[in-house]
Amino acid sequence: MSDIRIISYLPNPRVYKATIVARFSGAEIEVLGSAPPEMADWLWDYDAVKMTEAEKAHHADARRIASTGFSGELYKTDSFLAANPFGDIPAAFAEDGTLGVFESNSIMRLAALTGPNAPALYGDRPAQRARIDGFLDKTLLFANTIQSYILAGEGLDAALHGAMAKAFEGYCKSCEAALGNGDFLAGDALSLADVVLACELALLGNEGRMAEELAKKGLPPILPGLRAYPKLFTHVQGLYARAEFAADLANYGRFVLDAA
Ligand SMILES: N[C@@H](CCC(=O)N[C@@H](CS)C(=O)NCC(=O)O)C(=O)O
Repeated sequence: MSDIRIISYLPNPRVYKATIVARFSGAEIEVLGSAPPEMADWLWDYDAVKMTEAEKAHHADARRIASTGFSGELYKTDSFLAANPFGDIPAAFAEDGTLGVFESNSIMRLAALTGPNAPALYGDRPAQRARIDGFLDKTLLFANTIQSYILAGEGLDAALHGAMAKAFEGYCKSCEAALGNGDFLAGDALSLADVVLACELALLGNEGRMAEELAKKGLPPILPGLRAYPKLFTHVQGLYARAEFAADLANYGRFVLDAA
């Protein structure tokens, strides 16, 4: 049995936070899921499985209205919602499936704290760990804006684009400043802070698919702005080039760097 089981749509850079970190910690992770539209056919559960129409009818009591990023109905079991009361994915199960862990940053923390080389990429002093957590919290706020932006579809407007541009500028400026103090975001060593940076920028790499909508609304793409932060740009290039990152993010890395 693996240490951690993750349920998610795939591909999903947020899942890759944990799988990248597991290459350092040695945590064993299994990931269940498939393409986003297919997740409407999956039973969201520790024993997640893609269902036939007959199985969907059998699990009618698990039907819930989707809330974010999905539309229509999803099949979330009561035990899935007990494990993750927020009902979203990625969702993870630990301790032989008895404990739910949600939010991709926290699933990643679990990967960092599990396995023969743990703790990995998570500092070795309380203050260092708290500093890394600060970067994770700030990145989650940034990521929230990215999510609204890339899921906007035809609803994309100047206000949403403006909010994304502002969040991007604030985040990149701060990362550029942080990189003035060392080779990595949270100090002298690679840490979870660098992993979330690479993965959330990968999510923003989906902006490439918004080219038509952006052009229609007369709005410029935001990712090319990454070049204005030379230390950050070089750092991100270095992260995507690392084997542990490239194993999951090679294509996303290309989207981000080619766009910039
Ligand atoms: N901040 C969360 C984001 C998770 C999230 O919002 N997941 C959405 C899909 S993008 C979801 O599972 N929605 C379930 C629903 O629509 O009911 C993380 O990083 O894990």
